[in-house]
Amino acid sequence: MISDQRLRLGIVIPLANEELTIDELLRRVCAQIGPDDRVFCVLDNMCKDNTKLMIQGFLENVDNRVSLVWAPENRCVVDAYFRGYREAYDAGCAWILEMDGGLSHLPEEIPQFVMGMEEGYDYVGGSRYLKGGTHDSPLSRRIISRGGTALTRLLLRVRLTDMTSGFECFSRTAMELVLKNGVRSRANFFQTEIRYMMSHLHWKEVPIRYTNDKPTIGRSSLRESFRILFQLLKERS
Ligand SMILES: Nc1nc2c(ncn2[C@@H]2O[C@H](COP(=O)(O)OP(=O)(O)O)[C@@H](O)[C@H]2O)c(=O)[nH]1
Ligand SMILES: [Mg+2]
Repeated sequence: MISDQRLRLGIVIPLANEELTIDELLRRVCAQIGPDDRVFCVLDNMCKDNTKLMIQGFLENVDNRVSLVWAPENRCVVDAYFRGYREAYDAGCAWILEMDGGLSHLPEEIPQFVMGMEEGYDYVGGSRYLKGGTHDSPLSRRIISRGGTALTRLLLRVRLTDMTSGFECFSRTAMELVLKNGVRSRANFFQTEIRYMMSHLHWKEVPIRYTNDKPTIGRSSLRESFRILFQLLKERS
């Protein structure tokens, strides 16, 4: 149901099996946000540990700006992100920010996205490749991210410096476009599809410091990325 509440920032965090860091994440996120801001934690059957219980405890005992969105119908992580976007949009949030739930993104960097929104941008994207940004992850991931960005910049003629990051903030107008168009990818490449969409709006990037020690992206996900990239290229010309 659409709310008439005047909310400012809605933070969307998909979560699966993050019990080791969820408490720290929520504390650090809550320290960065205001009274009219909300945090939407989206969980589904991928979560096998105590993350859900811990979020429940946090929102009941520590901070009620956090909410738990239980979405067992999700088929993949992309569904979880879109469910979060929809929740934040329908709750009436003026700005919608998405971030990783495993501390790959630093909650302390949230204010620079808010500043970008206050400056009137439709979209503020975190970039690991701007001056001040860093990317600390296994070599294969860095190659895929750099290579994916270089290829999409070349083929789709976009100017964003990071086409694969998931730390980003949308105005309602930008989010309406994302929700209306949707994405084709069921895996990592959906971030690139979204950034390509956003490259047609009034956008800016801000430097982020990213860490991830998870292994590389799967082959089927890479194949899907190439397939969709070439579809987008065909549609463009
Ligand atoms: N709800 C939900 N969250 C997920 C799922 N898969 C991953 N996540 C969460 O989505 C975020 C990004 O996933 P992650 O595995 O870190 O992806 P990576 O950034 O590609 O390494 C993290 O907060 C995960 O806990 C899923 O199937 N459902
Ligand atoms: Mg992660």
